[in-house]
Amino acid sequence: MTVLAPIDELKTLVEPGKVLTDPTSLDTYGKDWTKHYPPAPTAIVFPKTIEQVQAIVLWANRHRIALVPSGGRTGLSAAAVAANGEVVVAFDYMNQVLDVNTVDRTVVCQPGVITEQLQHLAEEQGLYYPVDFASAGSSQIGGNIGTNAGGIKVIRYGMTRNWVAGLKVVTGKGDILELNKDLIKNATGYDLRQLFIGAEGTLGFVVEATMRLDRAPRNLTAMVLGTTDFDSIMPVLHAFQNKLDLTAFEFFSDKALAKILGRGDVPAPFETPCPFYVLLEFEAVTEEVLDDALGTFEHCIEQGWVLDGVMSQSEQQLQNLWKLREFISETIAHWTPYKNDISVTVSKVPAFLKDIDAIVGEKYPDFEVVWYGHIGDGNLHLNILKPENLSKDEFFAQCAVVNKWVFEIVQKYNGSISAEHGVGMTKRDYLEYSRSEAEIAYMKAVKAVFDPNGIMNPGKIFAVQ
Ligand code: S2G
Ligand code: ZN
Repeated sequence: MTVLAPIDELKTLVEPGKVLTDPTSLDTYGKDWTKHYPPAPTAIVFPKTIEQVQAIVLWANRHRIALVPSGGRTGLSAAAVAANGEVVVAFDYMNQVLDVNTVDRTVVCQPGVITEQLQHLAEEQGLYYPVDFASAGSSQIGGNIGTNAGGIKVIRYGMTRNWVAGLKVVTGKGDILELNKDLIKNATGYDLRQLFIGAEGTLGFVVEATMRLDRAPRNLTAMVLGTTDFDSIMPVLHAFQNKLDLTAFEFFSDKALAKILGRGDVPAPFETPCPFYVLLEFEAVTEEVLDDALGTFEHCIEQGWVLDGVMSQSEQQLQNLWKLREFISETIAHWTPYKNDISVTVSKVPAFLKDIDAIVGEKYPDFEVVWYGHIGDGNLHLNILKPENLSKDEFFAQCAVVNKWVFEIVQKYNGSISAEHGVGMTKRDYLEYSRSEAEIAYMKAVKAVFDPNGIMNPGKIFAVQ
């Protein structure tokens, strides 16, 4: 009997033409949106069924070949980067919506369904998939689950974790598990579904997900307010939260706004130059809610927290205000930013911001720092832009030096070194700033149960398994 070379054996497990090894495919599918690690996979394989995924995992265990899951490749922590000869398992051909149940308000998705596709499907049903972020047009549901994606509506709707009713997974051992069976109530032991949400593909593959939907929001209305300084941002949040049920509360700095206006395709919110801006959103369901919003705006002006502001009067104006916030990430990508995605509890944000801003100003005196993020849920995106005169490696090396100080402050405030982008490879060396030694040992023990041969996305989350 001829023994096939592993890659030739792999080709027998999927349909013809679904194993690629050409340089362009290896480069395209071997990376995500991070630019820290050059992609170097051995091959890209495209399964079409759960059984094919299971066969690939069993094959990988037999040959001790590492597998890296690949969805929309919009990740920001290199969790989907294959930098060491792994085989990338891409879900582009498992991209179908399998069922819509308007009674249960659920949609059964294959992992390759694009996030925006699910959002639009929900809208067609008069419902709403409430997890939204800048990359929703290309990210995939499987990857959103792997990272427990957050985004701009977390203050009201929570993270992806809150919207997963059930999962089918193929574990790193090759077992197919059906987790939670889409039940709202199910008190029958450990909820293994939760382990796979945020596991970054280190325990197995998500091969089917039942996503929950919410009622559609009514008459969403946004305000962009210019604040006098950092310290005014949280009092503005609390003033509005006392009066309104916010669906979003974002912030960005004047530097972020300058980059957006530099594009030339987004109008300024108003003329008054301000150091910081908040974008808040709510459902203007009654005149009373609108009056409360305007009254609170006046109150914030009187308190000296706000210098100017604007409220959307139409869907187009709502979209234009959101562009000011949602376009930041793609716009500053031009400057190869070094990204930190950090969070603390909301009550600690003012003191935390002050400490971080002091250290950043001291350590990065000549770097251009862009602040933005989901400050309403305590999540800040600190992006340092690469100066023209520094190479990427030199720049990242200098920024990594300061990470120690930034993460010591995160640790001091009991915060997270990665609020929503995951650990992947970019943050794995800093895990202990947010997780105890005991926790890390337990996580590794869980990994060993689901992936005893360590073939699932090795080197992600943990530097050493
Ligand atoms: C955001 C998108 C990724 C980034 O805009 O909220 O999570 O940090 C980010 O650029
Ligand atoms: Zn974000």
